Amino acid sequence: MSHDSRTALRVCPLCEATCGLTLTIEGTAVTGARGDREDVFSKGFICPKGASFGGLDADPDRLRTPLVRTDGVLREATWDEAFDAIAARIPALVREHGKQAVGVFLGNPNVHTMAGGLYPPLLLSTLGTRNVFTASTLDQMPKHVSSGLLFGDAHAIPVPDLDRTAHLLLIGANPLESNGSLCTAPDFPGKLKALRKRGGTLTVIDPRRTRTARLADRHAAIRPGTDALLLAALTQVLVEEKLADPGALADHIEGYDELAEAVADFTPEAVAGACDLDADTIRAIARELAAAPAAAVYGRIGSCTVEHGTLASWLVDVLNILTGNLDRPGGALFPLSATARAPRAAAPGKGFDLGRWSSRVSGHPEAKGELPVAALAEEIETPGQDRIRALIVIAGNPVLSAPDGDRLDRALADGLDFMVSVDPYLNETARHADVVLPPPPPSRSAHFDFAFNSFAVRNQVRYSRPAVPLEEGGMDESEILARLVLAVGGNHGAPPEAVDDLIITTTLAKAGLPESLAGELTGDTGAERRLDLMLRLGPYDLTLDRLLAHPHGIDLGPLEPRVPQVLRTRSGRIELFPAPIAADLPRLRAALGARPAGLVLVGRRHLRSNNSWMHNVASLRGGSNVCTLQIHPDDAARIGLAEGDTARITAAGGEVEAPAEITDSVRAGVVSLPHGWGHSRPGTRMSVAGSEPGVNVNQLLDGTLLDPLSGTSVLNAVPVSVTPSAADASLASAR
Ligand SMILES: Nc1nc2c(c(=O)[nH]1)N[C@H]1C(S)=C(S)[C@@H](COP(=O)(O)OP(=O)(O)OC[C@H]3O[C@@H](n4cnc5c(=O)[nH]c(N)nc54)[C@H](O)[C@@H]3O)O[C@H]1N2
Ligand SMILES: Nc1nc2c(c(=O)[nH]1)N[C@H]1C(S)=C(S)[C@@H](COP(=O)(O)OP(=O)(O)OC[C@H]3O[C@@H](n4cnc5c(=O)[nH]c(N)nc54)[C@H](O)[C@@H]3O)O[C@H]1N2
Ligand code: SF4
Ligand SMILES: [Mo]
Repeated sequence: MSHDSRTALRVCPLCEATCGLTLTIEGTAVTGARGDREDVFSKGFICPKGASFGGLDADPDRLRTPLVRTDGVLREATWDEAFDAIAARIPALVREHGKQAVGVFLGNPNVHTMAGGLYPPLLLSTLGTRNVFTASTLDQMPKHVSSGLLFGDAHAIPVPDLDRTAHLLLIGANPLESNGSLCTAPDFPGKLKALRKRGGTLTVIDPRRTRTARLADRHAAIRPGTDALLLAALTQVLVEEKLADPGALADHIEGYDELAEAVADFTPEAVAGACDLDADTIRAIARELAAAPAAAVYGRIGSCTVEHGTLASWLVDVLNILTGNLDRPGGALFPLSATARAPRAAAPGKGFDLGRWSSRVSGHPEAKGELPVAALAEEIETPGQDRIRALIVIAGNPVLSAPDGDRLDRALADGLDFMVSVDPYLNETARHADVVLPPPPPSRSAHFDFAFNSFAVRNQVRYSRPAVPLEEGGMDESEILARLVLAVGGNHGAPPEAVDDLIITTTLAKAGLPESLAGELTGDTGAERRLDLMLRLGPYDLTLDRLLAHPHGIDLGPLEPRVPQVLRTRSGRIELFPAPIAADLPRLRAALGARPAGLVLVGRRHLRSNNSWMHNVASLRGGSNVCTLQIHPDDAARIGLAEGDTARITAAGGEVEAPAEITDSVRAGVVSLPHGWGHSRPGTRMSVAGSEPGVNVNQLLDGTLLDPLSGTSVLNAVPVSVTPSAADASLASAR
């Protein structure tokens, strides 16, 4: 450390674990990052991505000024020119073609930025469009739907009490690579090891023997896509063997008898063939779950982005409920974040409705106000009233993250009159934009976890101010999004603080509080004043000033029971067997007999990756972080693939080629390709990523396969065929 270096604290925004980092800063450059040992939550944990904070922050390919397209070419421009262009086009398109003409795609990092937590709701209400798409329909929407139906609140998602549980049944998640999801837990790996050390047990259900599976007491290599069948059978065993005992929840549930009847035919014997697990194993898993003093069932990507994603997500919580583990310490509980509204008395709520409107072209029902991303391309391409003519993408890259990127790529190129991208990179999607608005790097942004505090395994709160001031000509993302709201809403040129003031005034009015309270709020920016207000209205005795006085965060204690206050169903109870679920069960029953031959594709994540946007950081590349097709030795031998041969993978949406990596860590009948690769399109500005681009796995999907209740794309358990590539095959015959 040189004499002019200093340190600054910053919560890491790079995954859901939200570790506290201590950054070393020389001048304005972040030259080091280590775990903050005094952080109340992460206690010094860090992973290779957090350690690469400096490299990511200083990536020379990051855009530093807005880009505006003139004469067909994206050129550097001033912020005024960029917002002038937006104000000149979007309101006019809305006047001419109506509100639906503007579509919005919100990508994953919106849940990792302060701006993404504060401004998109206002952007959507200002636009008034129903053409709203987010990464949720490539991810956790099934969980929102199941929570909406069970608890009446799509955001009431129980998280496993990792620190206190005695038994974890983990389904389709690999926290040793992902560091956890919908379960914010710095050092998830350490928590799993601690579970085993204190005598608890870990069961992992995954078609791959992942690093997480290798840590488990029991690993069941299920046939992909059949978890809902397995979970239904576990439920059946609990019912059949009279092991179901919801404990303290008994007075707060309804629909048990209907549920019991509905799962009666999903016996372990009936599902065993489809799941490729034996009935005894299934019974054993159910009995262990029921017998554990405290247990939690937790399902993630592999249980969500599949054909029966909502049913599987629902059954995860049904199991938590029937074993008495929902809402009890050591089980699965509802966190209470510092910016949640203070709990109200238990009472019936408005419930949760699905399909209040539908997509124009294919009639997909909305879920949580969103339409399936898989329908975005057709909504741009298909002529008619309410066609999407302008698109605003914030922190997203659907050309790589969603099915059939080639089709979406063409739609963006040919079908739009105007496109805006808010992104630090000129990525595969942003290259089509007419205006690109780049936010500053994380060191120059404030950070607060609006989203992840409500999925955290311990209640706590932390806030970091920017570690480094904005660069000359840079604009904070909160200001970018506030100005965007003004520009699309016909208020171009109004001061961006007006947006925050409006929200503060309306929030106070809704809470029945005097407007004068606005004058008491502290904070240097509109975003900080809004944070202060949310903390004051929240369930703890907090203000921004108090938070600033605790730079390592404030611990708010372990998770506590919250039923019935948390329930918002019309009955005021947990509705165990909601009608939309009942209506979807026959589809699951039909899968009982199905046992398609042929290979199926699943995804995977690597510790040094993050979706589509970290392949540009050299220190995070290489080693095992590569875009290979993992295939079991038996399958490889049958197909005639040797290690390193180029495999051709074909499916409904297209074909891609990738080097074969022969490994028995995938079960026979299953192949695995990671997502987020395929950086070979021209016109992007990601030079490192482009040097070894990999292929886009989502080109194999045509977008027609969805979990119908949530509109979530089927990204796992996709039927594929694999052959040696033509070039390699002719080589082999010549040998
Ligand atoms: N086959 C397959 N496909 C998948 C998945 C899978 O498992 N398998 N996973 C899915 C999942 S879970 C998700 S969440 C999606 C993600 O899909 P997307 O959200 O579409 O994609 P990301 O790759 O996360 O890209 C995010 C973009 O945000 C930008 N960004 C980074 N930081 C900031 C910031 O501070 N501000 C702004 N404005 N932008 C920023 C990045 O540069 C990048 O361009 O992918 C999905 N796609
Ligand atoms: N390093 C890294 N960390 C990340 C990300 C990243 O890209 N890289 N992305 C972040 C995001 S956006 C998210 S949403 C989270 C996701 O976090 P996780 O859900 O933990 O993500 P994955 O590592 O994809 O784990 C999914 C597992 O499901 C398995 N699987 C596939 N199909 C099936 C199936 O049908 N049944 C079962 N039982 N298992 C199946 C896969 O083999 C895989 O091991 O990770 C976040 N963290
Ligand atoms: S685990 Fe996630 S939050 Fe923690 S340092 Fe790594 S990327 Fe950052
Ligand atoms: Mo995700």
